[in-house]
Amino acid sequence: MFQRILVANRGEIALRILRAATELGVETVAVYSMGDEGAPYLDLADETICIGPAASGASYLSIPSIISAAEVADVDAIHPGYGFLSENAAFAETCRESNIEFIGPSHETMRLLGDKANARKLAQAHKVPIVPGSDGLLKDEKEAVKIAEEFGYPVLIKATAGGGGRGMRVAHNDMSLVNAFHQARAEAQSAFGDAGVYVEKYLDNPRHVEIQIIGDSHGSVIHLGERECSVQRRHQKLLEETPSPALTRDMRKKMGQAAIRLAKAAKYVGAGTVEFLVEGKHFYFIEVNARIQVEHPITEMVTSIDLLKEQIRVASGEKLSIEQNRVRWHGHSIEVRINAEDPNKDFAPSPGTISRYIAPGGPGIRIDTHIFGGYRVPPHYDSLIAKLIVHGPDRQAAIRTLERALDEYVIEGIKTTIPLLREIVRNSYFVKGDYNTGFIDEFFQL
Ligand code: MV4
Repeated sequence: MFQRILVANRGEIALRILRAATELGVETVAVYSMGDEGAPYLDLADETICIGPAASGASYLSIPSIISAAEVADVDAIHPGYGFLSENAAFAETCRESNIEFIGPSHETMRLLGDKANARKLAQAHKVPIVPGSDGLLKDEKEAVKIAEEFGYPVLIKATAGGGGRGMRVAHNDMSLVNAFHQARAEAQSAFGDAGVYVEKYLDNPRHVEIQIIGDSHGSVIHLGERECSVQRRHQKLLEETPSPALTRDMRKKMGQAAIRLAKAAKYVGAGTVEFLVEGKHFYFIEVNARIQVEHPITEMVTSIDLLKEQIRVASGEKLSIEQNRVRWHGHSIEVRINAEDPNKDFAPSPGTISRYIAPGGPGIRIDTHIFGGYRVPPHYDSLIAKLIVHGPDRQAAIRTLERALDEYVIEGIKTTIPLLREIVRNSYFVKGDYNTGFIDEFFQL
């Protein structure tokens, strides 16, 4: 096991990593920007180091600043959390060159899977179902048109370096496809420095279901079931739950096995998520997220496996602490994301001082947050300020606990997404489990 690790992140996930490391008996170094100076979660670290100004480009995203801090603090490993440098293969490679373990997959695995057209090819080669589309990158618009005519319109052009909904364009006919192809290439070039694009048949309002996997350096990979992530607005997830109301036992088993095949083919070490689109009884691989995700707690709640501890263990070379055939799932868990945003102002960030804070409690409730009454939400970062996670014996019980917890939650001084979340959990289609990625657009005038 490592003696000392550096947490290259901020906010609730930095706190989550500090707690896991401390329970493992690992010393911790927290880095912070000037925007987070004095934040109380930093007191939980054994050492803290300022890595630069509030703007993330010069602090949490600065490879030289973080590597310097890691060298000064003499750590064995760096945990990148999510966002920031967590999926940056160049950062993982720099860690290796500096003799610091990166807590995540190898830079080679990150590059292989980070290229989406490549990940599709790998999936296909290992009998993981993919959305009908091109074999790898498109050479020109003629190839796009030829493929689109094979399986019919509408189609979606995607940037191979994109993901999470960035760099996509729908086309309904040959003419719009030629435009979409050129626009997508130009956009991808300027956004990602990589003009590569591929094409898929466009699925109309699929469900978004992902499988949690974790692999060790001894060749074992297990899956920990799915998370249903279809409740989202403009690619920002608002609520996640497990199990998914949409999966049968047969689909769950097949998706889990498919995710493991893909992870093994990529020599995956660490925690990761294999994303699928689901339509009826069909599922299609879309991409891999090579990091711990915001919504990991719901998987922890139903499996009783601490994903952060497991991540640190496998990065240090230890074996996974559990085998696939011993994984059990209990009850139902739901997470809602509480953002410092104003739903009445198109979800504009709402930073400022929290004047009053009363958190819900009681059976079945977990809150992952770094905030409290008197905390000032800085304007420089993502607006996620807390995750409310509930667990119950079944879906209906979990929903009741979530309603109750959201009603108890008081956060004053800033605007939050709590009022919207209260409406979502009472929506009759949500309560029935009858929803897909079109749910928010259909029922909420946002
Ligand atoms: C799609 C799709 C429909 N058809 N691919 C958006 C995020 C990125 N990870 C993939 N995305 C989609 N890919 C095909 N072939 C619809 C989406 C999509 C979506 C996916 C997951 C969660 C929310 C979404 C919202 C809109 C569109």
